Amino acid sequence: MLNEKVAKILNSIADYLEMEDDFFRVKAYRQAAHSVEVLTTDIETIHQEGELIKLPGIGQHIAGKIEEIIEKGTADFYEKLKEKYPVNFEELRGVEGLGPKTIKLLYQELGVKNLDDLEREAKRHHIRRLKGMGDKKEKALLENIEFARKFKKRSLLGEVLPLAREVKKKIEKLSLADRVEVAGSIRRYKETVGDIDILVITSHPQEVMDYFVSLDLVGEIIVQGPAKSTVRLMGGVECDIRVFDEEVFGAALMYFTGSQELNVEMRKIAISRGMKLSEYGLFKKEDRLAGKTEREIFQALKMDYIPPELRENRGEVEASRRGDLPSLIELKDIRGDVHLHSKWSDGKTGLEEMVEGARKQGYEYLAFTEHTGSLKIANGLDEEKLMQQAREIDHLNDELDDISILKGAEVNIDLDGGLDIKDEVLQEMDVVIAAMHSGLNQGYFDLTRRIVNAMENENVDIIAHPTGRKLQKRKESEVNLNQIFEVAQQTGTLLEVNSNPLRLDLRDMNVKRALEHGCKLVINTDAHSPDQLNNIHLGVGTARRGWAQKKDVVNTLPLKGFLKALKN
Ligand code: DGT
Ligand code: CA
Ligand code: CA
Repeated sequence: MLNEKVAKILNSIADYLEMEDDFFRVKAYRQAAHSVEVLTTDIETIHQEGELIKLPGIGQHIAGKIEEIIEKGTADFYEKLKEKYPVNFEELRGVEGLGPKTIKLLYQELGVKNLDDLEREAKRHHIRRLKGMGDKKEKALLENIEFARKFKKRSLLGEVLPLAREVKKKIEKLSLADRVEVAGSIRRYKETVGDIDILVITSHPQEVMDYFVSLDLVGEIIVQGPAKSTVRLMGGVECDIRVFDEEVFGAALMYFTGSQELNVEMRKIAISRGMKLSEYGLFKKEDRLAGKTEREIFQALKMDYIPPELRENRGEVEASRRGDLPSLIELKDIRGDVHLHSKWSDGKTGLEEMVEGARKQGYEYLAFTEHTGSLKIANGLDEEKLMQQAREIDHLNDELDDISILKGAEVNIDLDGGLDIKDEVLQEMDVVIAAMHSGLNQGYFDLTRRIVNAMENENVDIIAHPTGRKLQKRKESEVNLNQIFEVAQQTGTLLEVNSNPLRLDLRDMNVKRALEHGCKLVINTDAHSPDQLNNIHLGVGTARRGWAQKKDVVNTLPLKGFLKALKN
């Protein structure tokens, strides 16, 4: 957890330095933050062994800052920067289109420190007058503020899940609890999370609670009691912990996993059978019929077990009663990740490191799909560079016998639906992904036509992050999804479930709709560094929430079958 805190502060320092135009140091701090982020050991241990400066990108200077953070919880340099720019960075960065430079401009020219200030100045039309802004940008900012505000109170699953698992692990390590489970929206893999819910079986509730509230990652205690405590964790998210007896744990787990909508339905079903369901069990009169496990409760209600990801009262209750629930795809079914970036475009490492990362996941194959030509900010490759990379991949493949590297590209769909790489070159690739990265504010018909055009190109295998949304930042592009799903099905174009914590696109309900149209899916991470390959569970969770089965997802196939499932 300390690792995360250190990385966060280093990244914040980089943000401030970006405001100062000190790009040399920005780069140094970003690199250092990344080195810490990807560590698999505790940074405190590395520090104690005097090995901080051996980490890539960490010299004497930054090592000194890390030391300060480990010892004092912060660094003077960081505190001074915060004083110089007393803006709520986190809040403002949550608004799409606001980077450090614009935040600085807004602060210095208009005194904007937070969302409220920003909104006020935009409404007074003060922002359009600033250098490089204009009325279009001002209008877009206003829309984005509204969006950022609406979602401010919820956190991304991808950020909160590791925290929840950390708390669980710590309590398990204490060895006073017989069982610890994360329940609530996290267990359902909902894309954003209001708070963390943890359930514990223990015969030492007092000690467990004392320990819980004293954890390093706890920022503030809100309530502490022997049956329930609530704290605010360091990052700001709240965490509830509740203690139950073994005899009722299944009932409690079911109740606190929710969703509330499902709970209501379940209770009705119990009542219709002359029973009563609560977090303490399933009762007939005073007798507890079931409660120890979720399974025995479902069974007693003549229902099939409903996996947590489906518990949203979206048809799963009926399906469960009919014995008609899908057998959902599982993490272990994934055999390859075919949307990856390396240093060739805007990734963080070379090819080998990514291959090693894929090997650690136990994959049979992976594909490099770098950004192409027109995406200058992402260091897009042209035809020549792509072919050069393809040759390097050939060399690497010659050396490997346990995993196969596929050649690919993530080409841009231009404003008319054309691609920015010639067909002759695309034909040489194993996996061609097409995606929209610009012109996302075009209208409904134009956006739809662009995607349809791309799918009609016989070289395009996959549409990446089809709706272009970024959670809490940019809403889904308004496109005709029914038409897109139809054309995807007809042309055999795969639709991606992108596992990036900010995207999860297609989202759950759109996965379900796509499957109803007979589309096939591919679940990728879009990783820009080896550690991001770990995000795959977020994509799988999203696909499960969309009722996806193994047969719906082509990268569950062995390499040969996977290649056959592509267009050419
Ligand atoms: P969140 O935290 O907003 O992301 O969503 P949840 O689902 O984790 O909701 P939370 O933390 O308020 O409560 C956890 C579960 O407890 C919820 O999924 C269902 C159950 N629950 C909480 N309050 C109620 C209630 O008033 N009625 C019913 N039926 N269930 C409730
Ligand atoms: Ca919750
Ligand atoms: Ca809660």
